Amino acid sequence: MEIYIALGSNLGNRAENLENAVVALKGVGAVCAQSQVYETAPLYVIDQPAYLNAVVKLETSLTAEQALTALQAIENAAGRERGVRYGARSLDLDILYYGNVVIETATLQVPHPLLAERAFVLYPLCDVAPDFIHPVTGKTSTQMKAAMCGQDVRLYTKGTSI
Ligand code: A4P
Ligand code: MG
Repeated sequence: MEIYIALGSNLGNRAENLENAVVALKGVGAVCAQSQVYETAPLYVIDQPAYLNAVVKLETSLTAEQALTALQAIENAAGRERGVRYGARSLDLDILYYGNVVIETATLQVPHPLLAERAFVLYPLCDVAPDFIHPVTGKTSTQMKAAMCGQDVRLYTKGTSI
């Protein structure tokens, strides 16, 4: 199954956190594609450092629940502490899509319910899956990205920051 993972970090060495996460994700599946890295202004809780965000596409034989457990183990190994909802974190790994499957359980919602409002997800998603169709709304990543406005997202080059 093809699975798309959103990566985010705004604590510690953010670029290194993302690089290490991509290496660790090889334990979840084969990495098929990796987006560019974007530096993004924080959404929701705005009084926190800027994020680095990226998206990785994997081919996995794990179920979505098994993948979530594996992602949480990678987050914990990166020193993730669970504090305030939407607050700062060394590493966040969210499942955006699990093929075309729709999942609504207490622990897992796929497609990720907030992806369509998040420029920090849609910009990197367009690098790896511009034409992928959201199984519920029928919109492509490119269409959703075109609807974004007012969110600060820029390509990240090492050594620069917002
Ligand atoms: N869960 C349900 N569905 C999913 C899914 N599709 N993928 C559950 C991953 N997890 C899923 O997540 C809480 C629970 O969500 C998990 O236990 C899992 O069962 P969490 O990561 O432990 O905690 P959280 O931080 O409270 O929530 P969440 O949803 O990860 O936070 P967000 O929504 O990712 O927000 N601004 C910018 N610019 N860039 C960012 O990356 N990130 C956040 C965090 C806020 N603002 C941001 C960014
Ligand atoms: Mg999360």
